Amino acid sequence: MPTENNLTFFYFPRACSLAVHIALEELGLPYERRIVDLRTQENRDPSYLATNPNGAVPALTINQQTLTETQAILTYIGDRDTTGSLLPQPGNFLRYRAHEWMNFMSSSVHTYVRSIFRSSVYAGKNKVANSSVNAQGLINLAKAVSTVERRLENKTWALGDNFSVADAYLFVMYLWTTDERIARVPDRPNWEQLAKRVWQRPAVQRVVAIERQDRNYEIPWE
Ligand SMILES: N[C@@H](CCC(=O)N[C@@H](CS)C(=O)NCC(=O)O)C(=O)O
Repeated sequence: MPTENNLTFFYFPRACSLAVHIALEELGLPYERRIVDLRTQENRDPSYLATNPNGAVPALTINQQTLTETQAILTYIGDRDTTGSLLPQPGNFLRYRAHEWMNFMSSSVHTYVRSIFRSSVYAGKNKVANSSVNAQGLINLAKAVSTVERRLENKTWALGDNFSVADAYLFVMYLWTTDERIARVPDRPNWEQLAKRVWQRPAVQRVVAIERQDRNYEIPWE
């Protein structure tokens, strides 16, 4: 198997790609960053579509192959960490817990927030349908918050005692929940504490500083 050392990361600041950005920085292997500007729809540019036909970030090119989907990329990065610290190794039950978290972020929390930020993705151009999708998004997000709060009860990190790629994902989704476009969201003290712990990590502060050079965004407690 060739050594997979040639990593190119495609991202946009504070998009879901931030979870991957954090994981890459935590991993500590060299990688090249390429910003894909979602504001100018660079993600629809033929040159980017040739890399990722889905036209979304994140994407990670590993030598000649491109991997998409946050959960898959986080799994890949976690497995490159041979100490098993970023993602528990096969056979360790915590690995499945990590997937439980990551899939919940991707298939539930992300989609609920999307239905609030960009209801037209689901409702098309119809105004009434858009406001209905938005309202349902708030209800769904509130339900997801209670799931996250319950699962984080008495935990330092998502998997218990150690930071993992699941925490990077929870951090980004927490930031999204603080966005002013979300009219109402229940208090979420466990999630907030976890996000604050993630923020304390030097790799996270490095990544956010880099991303903010292209698009400034708030860290709510800063
Ligand atoms: N299921 C994908 C979703 C990726 C996604 O929706 N990325 C957003 C940024 S958070 C994006 O690139 N949106 C651009 C678009 O869809 O036009 C994942 O989890 O990676």
